[in-house]
Order: sequence, then C-alpha cells, then structure tokens
Amino acid sequence: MKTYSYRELSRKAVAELCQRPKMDFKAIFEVVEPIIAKVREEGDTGINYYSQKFDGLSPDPLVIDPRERDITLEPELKEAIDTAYHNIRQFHEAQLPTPLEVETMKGVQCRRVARPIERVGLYVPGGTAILPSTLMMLGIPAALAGAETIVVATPPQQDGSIAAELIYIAQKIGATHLLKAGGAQAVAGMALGTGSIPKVDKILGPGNQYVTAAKMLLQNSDAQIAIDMPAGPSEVLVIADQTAQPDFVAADLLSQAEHGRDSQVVLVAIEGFNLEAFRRSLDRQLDGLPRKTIARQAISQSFVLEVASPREAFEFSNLYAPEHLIVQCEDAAAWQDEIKNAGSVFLGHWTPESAGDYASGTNHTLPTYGYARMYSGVSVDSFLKQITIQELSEEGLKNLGPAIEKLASLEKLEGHRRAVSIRIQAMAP
Ligand code: HSO
Ligand code: ZN
Repeated sequence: MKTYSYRELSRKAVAELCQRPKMDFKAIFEVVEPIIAKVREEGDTGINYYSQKFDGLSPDPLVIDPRERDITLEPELKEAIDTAYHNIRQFHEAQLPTPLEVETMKGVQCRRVARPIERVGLYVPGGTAILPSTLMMLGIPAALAGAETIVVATPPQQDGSIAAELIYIAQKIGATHLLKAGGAQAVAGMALGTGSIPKVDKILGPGNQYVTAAKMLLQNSDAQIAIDMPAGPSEVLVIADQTAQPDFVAADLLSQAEHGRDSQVVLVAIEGFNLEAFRRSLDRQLDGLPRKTIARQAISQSFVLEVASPREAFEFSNLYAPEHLIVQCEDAAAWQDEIKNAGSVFLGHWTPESAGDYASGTNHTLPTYGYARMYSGVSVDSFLKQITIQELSEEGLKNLGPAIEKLASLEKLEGHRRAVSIRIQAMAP
C-alpha cells in the first residue's frame, strides 16, 4: 500500500486522494441502452435473450412465487439467518415514522403521514456467490414499510435454480415475485414491466456497472421509476491509533478488499499505530485468503495516510466520505460527533465491518463513491413517501387569508388570490 503523510500533502493532493476511480458511463450506457430497448419491446423474451447471451441460461419459468415453495435449511444456517433477520428487523422497525401534526396558526392544521411505495424491485447480485444478507437488508425495510408488491431479481445458479436461503428470506419478507435474472435486463424488466413481472415504482440494491447504468438510464426515462442511490465499488476507511491491534486492522481492510478488485480500502494511521506490524500482518493474512487474487489487487490500489492526531484523521475521513468508517481508537465513541460524512460507522476494537454487513441490525446498502456526503443508506424511509395534509377551519382561513392574498397579488396570480377572497366574502360577518 502506498503511504502518504497528511502534513506533507497539498490541498490538491488531498483532493486527489479522495477521488474514486473514474467510471466510463458513456461506454456502459452504449451497452445497456439496446438491452433496455429489447426488454421494452419483447418483455420476458428480451430478458431471456440476454440471460442466455450473458449467463448461458434462460430459466423456465422466469418468475416464481416464492410463497409456493417448500424450503428446508440446515438448522444452524437457519438459526444464523433468523438471528440476523431478528436484529435487522428490530433496528428497522424502530425507524417507522410517527405521524406529525402541527397547528401553525389558530385553525390551520398541518399534518404529515407516511405511505408505502406500493411496488418495489429489489436487486440482489449473484456472480461469485449468493448474497442472502443483501436480500435481508432490502427486504426487511420494504416489508416493514408496507410494500404490497415486492419483486426480487437475482441471477439463478448454473442449474437455473435459486438458492434455498434466498427463497427462505424471500418468504419471510413476503416477496410476491422472484425473477430469475440479473444484469441490466432484470432491472429493465422490473422498471418497465413484462408479461410475468409487474412494473415497479422504485428499484433498490447494489449491482455491477451495468446494473447501475440501467438504473440510472431508466430513472431518467419515461419508465417513471425511482432508484435508491448511485453506486460505485464498495469501500472502507479505517482510522487506527496506538491502541489498535494491527491484526484487527489488517483483517478489516481485507474483508472489504475481498469484495472486488476495484474495492477501495484506506488506512488512516494516527501517530503511534504500529504500521510495521500492520504491514507484516496484512501480507500474512492476505496469503491465507481464498479470494487473495481479488483482495491483493484491491490492496495494491489502496493507500495508507499517516496523520498526527485523531482530529486530522476525522478531517480527512470527512473529506473522503467513506461508505464504511471503522474507528479503532481509544475511546472511539467520544469521536462520534466529529463524523460528518460516512455511510455506516463501526466504533471500537470489537466492531468489525462484518457485524454490520450481516447481522448487527444496521443496513449494508450504503452510499459509495463519496455520495455519503449527501445520501443515506437504505432504511425504512427508502420505501416510504411522505404526504402532507392541511385542514383549515373557517377561523383558520380568516386568520391566514390576508397573507395569502397579499402574496398572490405580489406574484400576480389573481386566480390564487380569488380562491381565498371568494371564501372570505362568503363567511358570516
Ligand atoms: N460490505 C458489503 C456488503 C456485504 N458484505 C454483503 C458481505 N455481504 C457492502 O456494503
Ligand atoms: Zn462486506
């Protein structure tokens, strides 16, 4: 890992360190546009065409109802899923909003109520491994919010089936459709609707560049869909001081690095942290990882930043805005208020990112690529809209009317003014 000293870097150099790899969306859009066009025209047949082309299979049926399947899981695995499910559900249930009601003036009632987005599409990547944790992270808040139609899209395994663990979770969240397809074609199917897939209103979940590009293109099309957030490669920033254990720090960086060759991994080392021991540990642990080729490449593009104090560490971390921030420092919780930009935070020596990735209760669908500056991770809110309501009594309109009339006149919108004055004139004197 390249090593820099914060003190010696110019502002420009710091800004460059915060840059993520450039994504060439123009080239990716060119690949994805025809896929969307074909799914728009041919529906299920279009999806099957691309699944056959890219993954070598076109499952029949393309869509199943997970509720109709009988699933048995190995008891320990079932228990692990149930533990994670319980914690994620508990933390997300507490996020359900309470209705808001304010009387802004005598007789002028303003309320805000939440309603679910009725039809949602959850994208669960496949590829090198199945990701049941991602289905829980998307499906649990969807179910809690009250979504009626939940379409889960995930690429099938080589034999065309969907892993039992995924079906089990799909049942628990009340998924109504399980689409056995991945990639841009699956996203297009959910956004546009086909013979067997209902059109959804919002698509959430991580995916590769083609999936992300499809979400972006369809969001800006006449498909009228929302998406959760723009997505880039997964990332972690670890802040370590003299109390941090080099082995733990190396293990956390590697757990992120093994996600993909393009994973972004950053260590901010506060003076006193044993960097020598860390480097030795990183090499040793890397050698023992089954996914070492992937992790090694990610690590080779990563860097260590040496800083003099925790204050400098958090200053840089806030500039970088990491998806995951791990704070392995003395009295880590005391620094919580310093954190301004981060997707999810892991405090102290006993909190690996894996806790939040799987089972502590927080969500792992988080903003990457510096978007933690303005986006939040997936939560119950991601599946809700807020509707505002107002109700004025006669007295309320009498109180507020003159202000509305004045403002309407200022904007030269006479119709607006009259909608008030016609009522005021009708009031009993
Ligand atoms: N760290 C990933 C989530 C994940 N990890 C899934 C394991 N499984 C992105 O936040
Ligand atoms: Zn992970």
